Amino acid sequence: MYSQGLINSDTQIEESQEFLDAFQARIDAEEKIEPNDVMPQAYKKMLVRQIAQHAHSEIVGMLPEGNWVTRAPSLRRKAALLAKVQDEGGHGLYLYSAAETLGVSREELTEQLVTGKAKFSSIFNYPTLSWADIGAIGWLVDGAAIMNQIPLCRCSYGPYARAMIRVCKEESFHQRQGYELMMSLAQGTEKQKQMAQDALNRWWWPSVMMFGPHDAESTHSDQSMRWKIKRFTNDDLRQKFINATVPQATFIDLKIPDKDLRWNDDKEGYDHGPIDWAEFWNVVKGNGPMARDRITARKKAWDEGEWVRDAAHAYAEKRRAEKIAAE
Ligand code: FAQ
Repeated sequence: MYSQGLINSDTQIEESQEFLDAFQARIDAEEKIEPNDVMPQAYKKMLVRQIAQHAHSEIVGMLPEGNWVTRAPSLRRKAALLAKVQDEGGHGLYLYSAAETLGVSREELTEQLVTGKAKFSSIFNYPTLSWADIGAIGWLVDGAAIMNQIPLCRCSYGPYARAMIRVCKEESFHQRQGYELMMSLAQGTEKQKQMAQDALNRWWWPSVMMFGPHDAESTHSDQSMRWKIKRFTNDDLRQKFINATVPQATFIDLKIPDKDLRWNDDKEGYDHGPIDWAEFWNVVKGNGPMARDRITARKKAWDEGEWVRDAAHAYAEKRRAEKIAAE
């Protein structure tokens, strides 16, 4: 919807210091950058990279939970899970639309995903082994996503910032349904409580890693923050997430699997144990436990949907020809 009538998305201009300073001044004044504005190529590239990875994550993120729709234990749980998974699909589509405003098509981006060239969030490389994992994903993964995405509502690029407003409202519902599911299990039978604890044990560290590498290892944070795409560093958001989530675990009598976790009065936050960065980078490089399955599933869906895309294009073409003939 955004891509029609863009005048400047491919405009190449000489990026003099004066031009770059004037662009930075707009950012510093908290002006929104819109699709028709001339922007530095590096700003555009940074946005396409992040928005594309984000879109892919939402779409691939439908798979681990979609896996449990047919096995939800009640109609109420099934309806909530179906709605959640559909929401994630919607988020992917808003984000592909936002990327389109920067001159890159959904087809191009999907090709990069299904050929394994594109990244998606590390978290969706892990398997969902029990029903409790659905609670853990809503509580922890959507909880982490909200922490990361609320500041993106103030991102300097208008279409991305606006897409995030609705996304965050929906993620907030997802987080609550996940936490409520975990609470039910934690207050259920001993076996149900064990399932909840086991899911927390497996999803805690991958959720903590979702925020990306330590600030010292983060390639893009400095520039991204200067351009007000990101508003907080990876470590700052990770700390906020841990501070918010630990009391929630205590409230439902589950134990965070980190023996070094303790409150630190000086920083008014929790200290935590070491993060397994070797595991994180291995997953980011495409070697996660479910990496191949995720790409295979997306490729199958893309290939099997080809006739639908062809039919939609043919119909649009027919309508366009009819309209021209009637003029
Ligand atoms: N996984 O320099 P930085 C969701 C890569 S949506 C994989 O710190 P940046 C909703 C990074 O791309 C979840 N790769 O990068 C949902 C870069 O590689 P590159 C997704 C990662 O961009 C819930 C390199 O490491 N959310 O959960 C990860 O400044 C439930 C260096 O890193 C978003 O995408 C990672 N975790 O900061 C759906 C939010 N972390 O590109 C279904 C928007 C880093 O140079 C069910 N994105 N890398 O090859 C962001 O906020 C940022 O892109 C960060 C990374 C914070 C993810």
